[in-house]
Order: sequence, then structure tokens, then C-alpha cells
Amino acid sequence: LAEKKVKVVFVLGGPGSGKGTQCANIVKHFGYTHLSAGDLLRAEIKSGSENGNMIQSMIKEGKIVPSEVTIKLLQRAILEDSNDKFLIDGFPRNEENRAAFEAVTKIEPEFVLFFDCSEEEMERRILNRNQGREDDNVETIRKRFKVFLESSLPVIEYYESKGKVRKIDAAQSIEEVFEAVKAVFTPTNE
Ligand code: UP5
Ligand code: MG
Repeated sequence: LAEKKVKVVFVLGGPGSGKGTQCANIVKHFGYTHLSAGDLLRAEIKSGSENGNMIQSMIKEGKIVPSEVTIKLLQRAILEDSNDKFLIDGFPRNEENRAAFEAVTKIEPEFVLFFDCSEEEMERRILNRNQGREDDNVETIRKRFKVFLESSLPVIEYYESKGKVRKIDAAQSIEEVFEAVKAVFTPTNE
């Protein structure tokens, strides 16, 4: 992967904050490839891989799957795609994810998009989604929120300290959020 020069943007935010929805918009307007770490892990479960059962039970508990598993899937997806611009959605989720990805791939994100939203609104969105995700029940949602606060927010704080976070108010309509996202991706001549 070190030979392939790629541009990466991390897309972070709590469960149900709208990462996947906005990534679809960014793909259409700005030509990135969207890689959702959660989607890659769910595909791995479906493929019947040897890690499938482990991944499934971790997702059901809202826990973070071991870095090496997720990083392998991300690396493969980046190498398989001819694009050189990637949105990595929902990863890194803890400090260990972040440090391992950096060490293995030598990739530093251009910036980090952070979707800021209240738990109340995120829970409402997840419970309305109805896509049959095994982690979309009240009990698992609570666990996902707890892991987000304890493990994922520190990653955002780390990038904040490096001046890399572009924080978006995600509690608005999908269209309004995308207006704010567009501003981040549109180059200015300053
Ligand atoms: N919606 C979206 N935007 C809206 C808006 N502005 N107004 C009103 N409604 C809006 O959106 C959620 C729902 O809200 C949708 O119905 C949408 O239409 C609506 P979505 O865009 O799907 O939000 P997203 O942030 O993508 O929510 P998601 O549930 O996917 O976030 P999670 O971070 O919880 O899920 P993810 O798939 O990333 O991870 C799932 C699990 O996988 C984790 O809990 C973990 O166990 C595991 N995982 C790892 O272990 N490691 C990883 O690196 C990644 C995942
Ligand atoms: Mg998602």
C-alpha cells in the first residue's frame, strides 16, 4: 500500500449521526470512493469467513473489532480500487485503531469530518432505519453510545489537537448537513 499514493478522509461521528448518508452525497459530488468499515465487516460476516462469528458477536455487543481484521479489509478495498481518493467511514474508532492504521499503511488523513449530533436524535434515527441491522436495538444502541464516548471521541480529540477536524452540525436536515459538508470539500483560493 505504501506504493499507492492515496488521499484519505476519515468520516467520524456517533452511531446514526449520518456518516453513510453524507458519504453517498460526497461520492456523487466529489468523486471519492466510500469505504464504510462497518459495511466491510458486515460483508465479511456474510461471506462466511473464519472471522465471521467473532465479528458478528462483537457488533452485536457494540464492541470494536480487533484492528488487524478491520485494517486488512480496508487495505484490500483500497488496493482493489483504481481511485486514489477514499472516504473511510466509521474508522478509526479508538486510539489503537488509529495508531495501527498509521503504522501499517503510513497513511495520514487529509482531514477528519466529524458529524456532531445529540444522542437523542441519533437514537431516533437508528430506530427509524429498519434495515434489519442486528445492532439497531435499544440495548445495543446504548452500548454503541458508551463505546463512542469512551473510545472514539478521544480519536477525534487527537485529530482536533492536530488541527485536522472539520466539525459539522449533524442535527439538521440531510440537505442542510450536506451544504456544510460541501463547504469543507470545496477548495478556496485563500
Ligand atoms: N438520517 C441520516 N441523516 C439524517 C438527517 N440529517 N436527518 C434525519 N435523518 C437522517 O443514518 C442513520 C439513519 O438516519 C438513516 O436511516 C438515515 O436515513 C437517517 P446513517 O447515514 O446510516 O448514519 P451512520 O452514521 O452511518 O450510522 P451507523 O449506524 O452506520 O453508524 P455506526 O458508527 O454505529 O455503525 P458502523 O456501521 O460504522 O459500525 C457498526 C459496528 O461495527 C460498530 O458498533 C462496531 O461494533 C463495528 N465496527 C468495528 O468494530 N470497527 C470499525 O472500524 C467499524 C465498525
Ligand atoms: Mg453507517
